[in-house]
Amino acid sequence: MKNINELIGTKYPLIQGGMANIADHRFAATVSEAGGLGVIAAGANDAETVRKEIRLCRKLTTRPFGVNIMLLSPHSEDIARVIMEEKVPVVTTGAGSPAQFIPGWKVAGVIVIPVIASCAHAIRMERAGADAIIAEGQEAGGHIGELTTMALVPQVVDRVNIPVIAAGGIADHRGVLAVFALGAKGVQVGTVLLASEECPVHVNYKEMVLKARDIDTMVTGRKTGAPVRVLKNLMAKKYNAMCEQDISLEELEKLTLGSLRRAVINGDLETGSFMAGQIAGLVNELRPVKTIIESLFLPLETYKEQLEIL
Ligand code: TUI
Repeated sequence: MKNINELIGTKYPLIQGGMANIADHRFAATVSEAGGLGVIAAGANDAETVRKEIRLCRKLTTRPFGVNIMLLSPHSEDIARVIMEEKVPVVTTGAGSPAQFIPGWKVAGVIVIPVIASCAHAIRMERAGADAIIAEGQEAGGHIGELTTMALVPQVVDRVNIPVIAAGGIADHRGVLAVFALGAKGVQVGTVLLASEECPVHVNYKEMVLKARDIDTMVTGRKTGAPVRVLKNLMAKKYNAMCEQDISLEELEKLTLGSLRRAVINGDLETGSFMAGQIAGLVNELRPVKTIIESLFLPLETYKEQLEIL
C-alpha cells in the first residue's frame, strides 16, 4: 500500500481539515508550503468562486493542494466539475457521499479522499473508487458522526484496503502516534491550525480556541440530524433550544452557516458559531503553521520512555 506522502506528494502525512469560510487559497498555500496538504474549503461558495481560489492558490505554491467540498452545498455538482476541469491534485469531501462524482474525478487524475464517519460509508467509498479515506471521530469540530476516533479508526482500518487518515482529537505528536498505533497512515487536523498566526479568522475566534478548556465544546443540532461541534456560547445554546421547536432543517442549516461567518469574520462572541474540536483544550499557543506541523511529527526516540511499558 502506498504511503500517504507518496499518494498526495507532501513532506508530511498531514491534510488540513476543510474549514468552510476559513481555509481560503492563501491559507491552503501556507499549509502546503509548510509540508502538509493545504485544502481550499469550498464551503457555501459557488463554483466560479472556487475556480478563482484554485487559480490563486496555484500562484502561491507549486506544491500539491486540495479542495474540500461540503456535500450539503447546493453548488456541489458545479464545484465537482470545476475540480475536474482545473485538475486539482486532491479532493476531500464532507457531510455526504461523493460517489457520483468519483468516476469523473478519476478520469481527470484527481486523488479522491472522502471523509467518512462509519465503516459502512468507508466500504462504499472504497468500492466507488476512493484513493484513501479520512475517518473522522466525533471529537472533531464542525459536522460530526457518532463514533469516537479511538473506536472508528481501527474498525475502518480492518474493513478497507485503502489508506486510512485519522481525524478528530489530534493536536500534538502524541495524538499522531496514537492514531498511527490504530493503523492510520496519516492525520487530518483543523482545530490546531485555527490557532496559527496565518489562519484568517477573527482574533476573537483564535482567543476562544486558545482559552478553551476540555469541556468547552458542545454539539448543536443532534435533534435535527445535523450534529455540529462548536465552542460553547450563547448562540450554541440558543440553537439547541430552537431545535426543540418546529423549524425546517434548511432554515437551521442557513442559520449555522450564517453564524459561522459571524464568528470567522466579525468575531461575534454571542451570535457566532465557533466550530472547533474537543482537543481545543490542548491548544494554548499561537504559532506559525510551519511550527505547528513540524511539532506533530517527532522521531520515534521521543516516545521511548512511554513505550517501554510494552
Ligand atoms: O463535513 C465535515 N465537517 C463540517 S461540514 C460543515 S458545514 C455544515 N454546516 C451545518 C450543517 C452541516 C454542515 C462543518 N463541518 N466533516 C466531515 C464529515 N462528514 N463528518 C461526518 C461526515 C459524514 C456524515 C454522513 C459523511 C458522510 C455521511 O453520510 C454518507 C452517506 O452515504 O450519506
